Amino acid sequence: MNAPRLYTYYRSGAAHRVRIGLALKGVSYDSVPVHLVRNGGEHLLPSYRAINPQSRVPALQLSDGAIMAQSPAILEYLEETIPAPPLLPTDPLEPAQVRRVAAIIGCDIHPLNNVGPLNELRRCGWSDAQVSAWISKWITHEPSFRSKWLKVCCHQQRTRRRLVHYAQRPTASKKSSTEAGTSPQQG
Ligand SMILES: N[C@@H](CCC(=O)N[C@@H](CS)C(=O)NCC(=O)O)C(=O)O
Repeated sequence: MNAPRLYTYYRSGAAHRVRIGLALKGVSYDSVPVHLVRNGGEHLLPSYRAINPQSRVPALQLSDGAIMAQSPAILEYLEETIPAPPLLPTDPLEPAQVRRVAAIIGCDIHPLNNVGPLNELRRCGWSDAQVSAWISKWITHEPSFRSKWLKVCCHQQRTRRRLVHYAQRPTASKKSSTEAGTSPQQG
């Protein structure tokens, strides 16, 4: 049986979440790199659109050929099909807190700093400095919240909250030194 295939990009936070999830669950897979900058963005090529019509990474192709996308959906699938070790805590309140932090990053922060929207700002005439300031603003705009959930994350073992937060960190640090148009900035 073929190993699952993960369509991924090394600087993609969303793909990073899935890479961590697969590693925690002990799933071996083949990586298929999809460069979000090279050639005008390989995710926009028809060959990749055939895999994920939304033109985003990650996408996971299972051994039977089924394709799934959206990192939360993929993580849910992994959790349901490979329950151990769990990504979510067992206490009844804690999973909601994990999903809360995951949603803040995945729904509120990441979309504002994604490749497509940032390129759109550039097309509208924004300078590199303006784009960098925009990126920093949304990643750092709630320092009190950040320090609080960082503390909580330190006490969690292998939860999705920790996983999503961890996946966002390289993006946050790299984005502040982004060079417009040439750098592979994405969430
Ligand atoms: N909500 C999606 C986000 C996927 C996503 O937007 N991935 C980024 C890379 S981190 C991407 O492919 N961006 C391409 C674009 O914005 O055109 C998920 O969690 O999988």
